[in-house]
Amino acid sequence: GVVRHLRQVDADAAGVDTAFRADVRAGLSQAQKAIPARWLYDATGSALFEDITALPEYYPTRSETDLLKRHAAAMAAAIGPGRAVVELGSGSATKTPLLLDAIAPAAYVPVDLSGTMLRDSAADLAARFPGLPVYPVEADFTQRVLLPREIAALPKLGFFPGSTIGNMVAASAVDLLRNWRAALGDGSRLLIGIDRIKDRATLTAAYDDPAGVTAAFNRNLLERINRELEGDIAIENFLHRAVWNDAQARIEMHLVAACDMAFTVDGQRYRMAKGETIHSENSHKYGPRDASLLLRAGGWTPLATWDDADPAFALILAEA
Ligand code: AVJ
Repeated sequence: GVVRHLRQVDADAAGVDTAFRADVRAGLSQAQKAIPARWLYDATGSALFEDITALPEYYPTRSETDLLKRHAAAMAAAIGPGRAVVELGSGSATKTPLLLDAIAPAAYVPVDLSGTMLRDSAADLAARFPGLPVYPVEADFTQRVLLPREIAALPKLGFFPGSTIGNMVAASAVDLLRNWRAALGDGSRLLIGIDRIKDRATLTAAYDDPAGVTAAFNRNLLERINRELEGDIAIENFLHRAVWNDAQARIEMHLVAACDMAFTVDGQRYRMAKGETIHSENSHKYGPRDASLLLRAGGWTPLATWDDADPAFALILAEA
């Protein structure tokens, strides 16, 4: 059952995350406007992301689910039973049962910034795995997270699916891996989803679907800014753009100003010229050696890779 919901976010009197307010103010004040991707996931954004995972063009969720289904037994053999599973950015946690079914875990600790998603998915998981203690932690997993004291003595498995590590630039990704290496401790394991570099057409289609779901997901960031930070952004004047940046091996999502404009957010006035963008997400892709280097730089030694899916996607098991 759900033992205890730990909340480690800082909200102001209006219920607005103080880090969101600070990130938007700083991000809109830069020459190249940019807002960290984690703020895409309010209730509407989380629901739109779930819709994205069902799109024919968005292969990562299907590929990863497929790998978990096909190789669960091998993964379980390499991970071993009795671990506390700590999932970073658990979201709706739809893939988690495939892992938990296979490995006989001692506890489950989903970590997510979205409190409502976390509450719902933790309740679902607890109902599905009677006897498994569940400790939801509402927190930003890129910051220092306090784990429940009850799992302190248990061996840990970090579970970081979805290729969410791709949202971070290399320096931040390495910091995150090192911090979680320290938090999970000696003898821990990490099962991480990595999206591979592949042809440009497959990549751009996955992030710019013809049904416009990804466009709605991107533009919802502006809705959230208007609602939570008293913004007056004319959202209809922004276009969704997804581009493959080959030099940096990443898909970038931008919100493109379709005309010259000005708007106010959180009492601050901003101007944008036609064609200027707000950079709203990076999704880095990694070749096999890139992923291995990233993990090693973060203090993790790769043990096994399951990556026989097409379009290419990998689940990598590493040890602390
Ligand atoms: C949830 C971060 C893995 O980068 O592929 C999907 C988010 N953005 N479509 C990704 C996303 C646009 C997704 N992650």
